[in-house]
Amino acid sequence: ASRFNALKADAAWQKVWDERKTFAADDSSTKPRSYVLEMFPYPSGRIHMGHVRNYTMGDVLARFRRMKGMEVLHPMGWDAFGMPAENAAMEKGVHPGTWTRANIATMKAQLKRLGFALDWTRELATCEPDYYGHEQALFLDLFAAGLVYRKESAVNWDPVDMTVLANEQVIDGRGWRSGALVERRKLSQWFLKITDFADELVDGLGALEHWPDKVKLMQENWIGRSQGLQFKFALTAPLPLAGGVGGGPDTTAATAIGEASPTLTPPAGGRGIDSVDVFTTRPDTMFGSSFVAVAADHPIARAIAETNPDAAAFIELCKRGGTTAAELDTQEKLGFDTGIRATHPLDTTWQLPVYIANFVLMDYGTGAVFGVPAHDQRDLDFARKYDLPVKRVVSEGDDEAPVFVGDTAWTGAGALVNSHFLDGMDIEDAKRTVIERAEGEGWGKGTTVFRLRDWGVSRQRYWGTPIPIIHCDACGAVPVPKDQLPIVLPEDVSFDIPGNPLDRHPTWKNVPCPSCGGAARRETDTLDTFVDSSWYFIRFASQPDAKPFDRTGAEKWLPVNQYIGGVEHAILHLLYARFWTRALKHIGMLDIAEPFAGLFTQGMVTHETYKSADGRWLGPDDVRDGIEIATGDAITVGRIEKMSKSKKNVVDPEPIVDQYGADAVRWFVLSDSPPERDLPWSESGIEGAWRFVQRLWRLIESDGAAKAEGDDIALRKLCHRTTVGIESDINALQFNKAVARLYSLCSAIEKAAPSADREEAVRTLLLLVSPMVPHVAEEAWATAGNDGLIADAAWPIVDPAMLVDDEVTIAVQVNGKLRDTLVFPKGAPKDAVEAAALASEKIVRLLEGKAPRKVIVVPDRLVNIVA
Ligand code: ANZ
Ligand code: ZN
Repeated sequence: ASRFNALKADAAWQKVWDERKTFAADDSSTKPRSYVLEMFPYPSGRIHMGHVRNYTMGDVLARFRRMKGMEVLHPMGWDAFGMPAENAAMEKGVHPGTWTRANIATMKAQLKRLGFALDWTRELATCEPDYYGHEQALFLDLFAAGLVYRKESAVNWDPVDMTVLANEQVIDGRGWRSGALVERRKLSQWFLKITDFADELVDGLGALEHWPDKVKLMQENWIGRSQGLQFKFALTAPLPLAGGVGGGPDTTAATAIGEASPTLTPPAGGRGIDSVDVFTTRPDTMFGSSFVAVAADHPIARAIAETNPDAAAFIELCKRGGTTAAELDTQEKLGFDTGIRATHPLDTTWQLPVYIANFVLMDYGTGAVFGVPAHDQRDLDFARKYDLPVKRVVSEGDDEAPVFVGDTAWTGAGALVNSHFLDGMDIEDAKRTVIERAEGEGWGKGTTVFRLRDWGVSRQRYWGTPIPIIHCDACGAVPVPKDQLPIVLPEDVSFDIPGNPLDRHPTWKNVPCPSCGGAARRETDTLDTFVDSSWYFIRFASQPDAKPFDRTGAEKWLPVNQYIGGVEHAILHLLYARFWTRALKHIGMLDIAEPFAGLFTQGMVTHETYKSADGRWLGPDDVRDGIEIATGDAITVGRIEKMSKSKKNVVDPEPIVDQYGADAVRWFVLSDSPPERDLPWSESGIEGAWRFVQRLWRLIESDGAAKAEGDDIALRKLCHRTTVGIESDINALQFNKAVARLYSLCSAIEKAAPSADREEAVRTLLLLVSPMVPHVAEEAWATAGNDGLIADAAWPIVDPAMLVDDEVTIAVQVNGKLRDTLVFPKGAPKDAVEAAALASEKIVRLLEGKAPRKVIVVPDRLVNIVA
């Protein structure tokens, strides 16, 4: 038998698919549609194994659905703006555009070598004006609709990338790309009003049945909707206003990232601050409060600091600590007693001390809280430290409310105690009662607050979409008229000094004001690249020249039926895209509620790690049989970890494709692990996959030589069962299960004697395996004399009758011992079964001619012969 020459076949079939545009989606098709999409890659230079795994999964689904008679949209493009291109420009002196486009060319060729069924006619790169120009138009539409605004705010500043980052891009206090500790700065920034959709974005999660629960939970927590009560504590003596320009507390400046806290009490005109607003999710615990605490940048704290140097010093101390909620939770709780007293709204004889505290965030709720030590751990830690009263107001189960509370706050359910008119109620009743009373008496209001902040999209970088705004001293921020779009990035920029090259470009930013014609300046900030990826899936579905997309055209394809990508985008990209889709719906451009009906997050590709005798990381190619090749020294094998450059445990797909062919690589990444789990790359695994491809090829070749006579009902049934199983496996993206079924079918065919059914089984196997290993399948299909491509062939049709298991295996026992088995149609008559049992060769031999004493037949199960 000949060998399957993968390299030759791969190239030949890829050329055919390309030339015939086999996988171009037909917008005007009347077939049922399916939109299959994998997260588009950043063109970093080369395709990595994670891409291979991700795109192979989507590819199998896309090919399968085409064979099932659907019109499939399976496009590919490039998330092509971003920092690495500028870093390359700084390091290598190559223009970001040149670097990016060269990477795209390399990676496109690599993707093609894997034989992905992609519609390349719709390819797009976000760094080209024919994409980002439309994005500028969309930005202006959102601007016109009031969903874009500019505000001076404290921002996360990445000192290495020299840019602002969104909250979502700061992970454990560090920039998500640079890893540098983020600083706080004040800058004028553009924001998108994602908070307008906060409720919808939480509620919409409920309808996403085909999303992983963990992703939905992450989004829900990120948006962080809390229902509660906002109310006022009167201060026993008004506090003079903080000084400075304007004389009053500047609520904007006091606000961190995001919108100015809308709930801050405006200072009472001229009289100073006479109350403090707090937000609580536990109004039921009102009678357990023992202090009020405000954030370090709260107007009250700043007013105190004006005259009190100790307070000022304490505020400075707080600012030095971390700012994220997680850090605030773990830090030691510190406070400063302002000496001010606040009156409890439900008992005006009761006064509480007002502290400045490091665990209160300015940009959440009202930036002030009341503390209930018995039922909140932070409050309890604080109270123990500053010796404040701890009063239990919710009983633990049947507990009769002991006076003593230890070091653990009770946050569970219980009945209200020590709480006057609330006593005996459960928590929910008590909350409702307090809110009603506050609203009735006018000192508070039921409110919902969100952790989510508006999306800051300004980046002080070159390689991004220019924000289409012109600043005029007379007219302010003026939108660029749409007929002047796209605002194209200037080519002649330098990267020899840090900072934004657009800002220091000699001419680009100087333009006349579109409104008054006077001298004005272009906005030099560019858009966060997550804006680019918030709508690319819409542009794939419809890409007219004159506008971002055509509504009816896009709606024909959307939502994406199956989206596949990494779980690292659970909050960032997936939340932004959901927002963007809703924003477009809001302005009447697209009537789709959710962009991605189905989401699958695949696991990572991992590999063993190796270290040399002197502790250097070594790559798989540097090591053989436990020895470092270069030095001959023994190495240590470390943990299996995600492939990463820093640990050198990366396997580059391209040489693997060269050596084994695309099908073996595809088969391997599908076969070994459940797709949501990590996939450990191994040499033996890829070799096994290569052997399977060869085995398939031999099977097909031998089939032609065999003589076809007679039936093989069992094999025929197996084909139908396998077909049904694979359909459900692929739809559920359980590729490893589909692979296991294909191995079984393959073995069954190899064992079967020649027959017409066997010939049919080989044909079925080919069709079933073709979405996974399309090159060997095409080659075999053509060799077997079929017309047309297997990619265009119809998926095998399942005959439901063939799925019914209408045969039974009957055990034949002699004196209770199993001696033989018989295969019979279900429900066969007793006497026929008995006769067949007694006629069986083995039984005849055992009975040695004697008549049995007794024969017992259990229908469909068993024949017991008593000798
Ligand atoms: C009184 C109380 C009693 C509270 C109790 C909790 C337990 P979530 O659920 O995360 O929304 N809080 C409010 N604003 C805050 C801020 N700016 N910085 C720090 N903490 C703040 O949390 C809401 C609770 O967190 C609020 O309810 C408030 O403390 C605190 F037994 O008020 B609670
Ligand atoms: Zn003007």
